[in-house]
Amino acid sequence: SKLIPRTHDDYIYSLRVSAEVCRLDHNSVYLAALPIAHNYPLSSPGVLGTLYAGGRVVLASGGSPDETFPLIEKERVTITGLVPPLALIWLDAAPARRDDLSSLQVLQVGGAKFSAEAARRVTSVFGCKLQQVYGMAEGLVNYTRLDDPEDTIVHTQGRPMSPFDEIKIVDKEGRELGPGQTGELLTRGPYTIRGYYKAEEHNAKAFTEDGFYRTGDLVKVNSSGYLIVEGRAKDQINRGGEKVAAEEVENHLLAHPAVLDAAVVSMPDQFLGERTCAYVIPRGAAPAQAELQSFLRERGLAAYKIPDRVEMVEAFPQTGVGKVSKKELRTAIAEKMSAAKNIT
Ligand code: DBH
Repeated sequence: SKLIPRTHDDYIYSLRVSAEVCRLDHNSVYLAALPIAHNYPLSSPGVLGTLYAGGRVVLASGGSPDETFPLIEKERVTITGLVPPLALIWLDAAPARRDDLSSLQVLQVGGAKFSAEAARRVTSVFGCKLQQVYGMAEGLVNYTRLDDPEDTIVHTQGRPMSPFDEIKIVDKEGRELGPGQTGELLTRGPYTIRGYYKAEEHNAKAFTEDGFYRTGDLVKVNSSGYLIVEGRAKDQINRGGEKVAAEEVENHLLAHPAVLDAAVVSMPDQFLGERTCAYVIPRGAAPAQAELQSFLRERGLAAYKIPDRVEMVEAFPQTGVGKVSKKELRTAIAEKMSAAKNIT
């Protein structure tokens, strides 16, 4: 593991600018639905940004609608931040409940890519603005702005919060790419680290010579300077040489009415090296694997991108802050397949 040496100064700067971008003031009430030791609910603008702006913070003991919806009503919460899996649960729960969520002005979603399919539903379900947040504990935080056009809010992960943030998109050889071209995001700026703590060897790879941090995220920039995250450099299935971007398949799966959430991972395969496994949380009755596969075909997804296997589950394993743990999903499917092989 690597330590991220942030300073009080860079946090204060990040809080101040985040609170400005989110228009927080003494009337703001932030609900901490995520664990507050994580950079996002802590500082984007999160608990600290809200207190900095003179607002009030409400701590929930968990993120579920049972826990949080009554708190939003009782405390007149104005802003909260969720990760995509939790946002999907909220979107699903809200229409069937009677809590008064009318105080909510801004629902932030960040931490992993939020599908446009789901993003589009936020305003109609909650009657508030959606704000996409794309940040990292190493520093850089991007926000969609509250007055951005709906198309920008739904389809992008925002732009850097500070005019002093520098970003570059580069190809594998480090050549800078232009708008619309996908490559790795590099960044340098007033609250982004210049190196991990006492990790010289790692830093030589993780930073460029002129101090840009290599995020490992695959991103493109649109003509207005907004970022569109295409995935992690590693969030790909290599199916016999054909690269399948997990994100793309997940987006198509999410468009199916019986799919509440989807996470696509690789599973080992003796012929292709890897094949594609889609973990799906069904909404109501589980759709058949064949039904999902033909749905994806009808949407025009190339044959090699159609998941080879679909696993229905009630929930995904999570990382500490509640992102989907793809690492655990990959381990689970690999173990399941090797157990099956030992039986036959
Ligand atoms: O994913 C993250 O690490 C993250 C997301 C949104 C983050 O650190 C942040 C905002 O500050």
